[in-house]
Amino acid sequence: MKLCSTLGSPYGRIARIVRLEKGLEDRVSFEVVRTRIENNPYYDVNPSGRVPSLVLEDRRVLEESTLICWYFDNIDGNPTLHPADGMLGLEARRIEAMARSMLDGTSLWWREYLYRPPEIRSDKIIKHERQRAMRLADIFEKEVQNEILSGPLNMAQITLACVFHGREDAGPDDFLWQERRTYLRDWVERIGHHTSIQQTVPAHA
Ligand SMILES: N[C@@H](CCC(=O)N[C@@H](CS)C(=O)NCC(=O)O)C(=O)O
Repeated sequence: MKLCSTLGSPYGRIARIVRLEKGLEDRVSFEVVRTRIENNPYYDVNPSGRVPSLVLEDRRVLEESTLICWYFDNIDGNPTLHPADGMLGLEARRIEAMARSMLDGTSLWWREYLYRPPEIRSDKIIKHERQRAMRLADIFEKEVQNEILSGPLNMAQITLACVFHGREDAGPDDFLWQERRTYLRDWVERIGHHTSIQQTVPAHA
């Protein structure tokens, strides 16, 4: 099997972390691909052009980091990173959904900087996403003290790590989430001790 991603995508990073956590390096190779270019050979692999994608042995292609992570975690019949089925898993799913919501917002905000020259950036989008991110950072300042985010590694933690960890110098310089959020700052530092988090620090564009 082959996992495809850029080295900068936070969604690709989530899948890369799970690949490492599940010890799948021998079974799943990793290929760095490019996105957002004309005549991209990657479009023959995944017509949506998005990363991450996973090419299965039977040549089917999975996209969406959530699906790929679910597959990686279940491949050995012993899922350790995903919550239990049914209502028992609600809390973990709630936190993961909120982390993903923040990631979707910061990704949109980042793209204004990465792909648009200053004269055509949307102040409206930037302001909206900055405010959303700061509201959610306030929530995570509290949530990191709770069980789901302080217990054994899980999908909620991996997703949240990809929002904050290793992106300090990569994004807009007004993403000042560290200020006055000491629990969150410590949590991000702690999650950074995992080898899988260290080995997947995003390459800056
Ligand atoms: N919901 C998707 C999001 C994937 C996504 O937006 N990936 C971006 C990189 S961060 C991408 O591939 N962009 C290239 C493009 O839109 O053509 C997931 O979780 O996998």
